[in-house]
Amino acid sequence: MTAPHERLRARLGDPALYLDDPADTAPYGRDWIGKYEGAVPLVVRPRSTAEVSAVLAACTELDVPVVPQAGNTGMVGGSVPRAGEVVLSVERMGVIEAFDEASATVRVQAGVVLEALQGFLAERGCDMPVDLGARGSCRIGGMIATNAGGIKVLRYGHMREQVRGLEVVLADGTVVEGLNILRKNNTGLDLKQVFIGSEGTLGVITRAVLQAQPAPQAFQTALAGLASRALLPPLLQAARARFPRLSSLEFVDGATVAYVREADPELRIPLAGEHGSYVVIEEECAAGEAAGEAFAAGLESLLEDGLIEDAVIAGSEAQARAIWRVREAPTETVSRRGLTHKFDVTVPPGVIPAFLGEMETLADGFPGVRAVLFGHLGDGNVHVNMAQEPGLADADFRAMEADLADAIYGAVHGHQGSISAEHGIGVMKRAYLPLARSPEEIALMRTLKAALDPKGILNPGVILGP
Ligand code: FAD
Ligand code: 2HG
Ligand code: ZN
Repeated sequence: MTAPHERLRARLGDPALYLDDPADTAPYGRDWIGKYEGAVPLVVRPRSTAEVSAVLAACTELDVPVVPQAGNTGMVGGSVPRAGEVVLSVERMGVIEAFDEASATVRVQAGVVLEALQGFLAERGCDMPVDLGARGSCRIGGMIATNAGGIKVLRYGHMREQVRGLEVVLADGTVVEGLNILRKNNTGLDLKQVFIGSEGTLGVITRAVLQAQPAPQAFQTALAGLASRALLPPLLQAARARFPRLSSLEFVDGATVAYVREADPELRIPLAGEHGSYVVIEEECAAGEAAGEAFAAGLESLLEDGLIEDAVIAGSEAQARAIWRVREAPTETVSRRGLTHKFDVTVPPGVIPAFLGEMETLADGFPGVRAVLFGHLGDGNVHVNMAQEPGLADADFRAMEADLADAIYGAVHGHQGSISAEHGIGVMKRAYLPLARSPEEIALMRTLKAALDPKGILNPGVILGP
């Protein structure tokens, strides 16, 4: 611990506010993928906005850089220290404070875990329209700070679309309370937008008002097999037309399903045979048989048109979960088997088949690397995991990252895509920001950063680089 850290600890006073034993602080320094890791001198765990404010005011005064952290499931290295920064964790700010029935808005602290919020809303006949595989760990503050996407973006949008109001603490400790619940509030700059997706670089999100949606009466969930990935774009087009309340359309490449099966023989694929590509189709619908029949008829028409070669419809919640396992398993499999370089990109949906082929060819040029390909078809969002195979040394695998990134982002750029679909920039993609943003946009981001955090204590190096 350096002298400024010791001064900060002394200023905090109350030992209940921080952790300083390396055995306790170490887990906060390692990200979910196990790719980013840094020393953690101190973890500060405030319980209220006032405590966040006091901590940040002290950090600014003492020149102590801070990494805000929520659930630590981020995938671009922005949630863990890189150069001995203090971690400010909002994990103890887990209160769901209020639910306003008339507007169906919910006010939460930043440390609320997504799954807890989903459960709270379900008891009130509502639903949180952003959902993702990390639901049991990710927290609202982190989801807003990364503008998280997930499996329902095609129907409800990203996190940004759900946020009605925000409370943020600036680097100097100023509390900016904007806990608006109104849908219409056209009164000058919409300041919350500056902080949504700012990845902890402009302020610490402490509370938010989120728009809930009425819970669907029922869901129809299917797993379908396609003969070839070339059919993904026409399938997307047809699914939009045939399932009017389509809420998820996700894909897993056939070779990726085979890879996951090989790594995890326990995984049950609820569809016979092998297919070139797999899609999960989910539609929100009314309760009752008619909705089920309409969904089945939609799938039948996809079969007749040769877009899919087989499909299974979940007949129970357990079966729906088994279908979703097929889509969510690759993330866990690559992490269990070794390291992975994750490239979360968007390309226009029409070029997805060509892009997937390019990724396979690219991986072939890197011995010991496997292309694991899946994503959110409905959004053109491909998760390219370049995964380490057994036998390739960690150092050699890590050394490949820049070459892989140059090739992948080059291909994405060539297809007029985006280098980050939903995970953000973090430290992983900061060198590539100029591929996505103009010099004037980046300059404006720097101006905002300098205005809101003049000493640069908040998540230094994230998004904009040093
Ligand atoms: P953290 O990882 O703790 O932090 C993420 C970033 O936000 C960091 O830069 C951090 O400094 C900043 N931050 C955290 N809290 C605050 C705060 N209170 N104020 C200001 N800044 C803050 N992401 C998707 O978009 N879609 C997916 O489908 C998806 N699926 C996933 C599945 C799995 C299994 C896993 C492990 C991750 C997945 N993710 C997905 C990535 C990740 O879960 C999301 O980015 C999530 O929003 C991060 O939330 P978190 O609470 O874990 O944030
Ligand atoms: C998903 O959609 C997540 O499953 C994780 O965004 C993506 O593991 C990944 O690369
Ligand atoms: Zn995703």
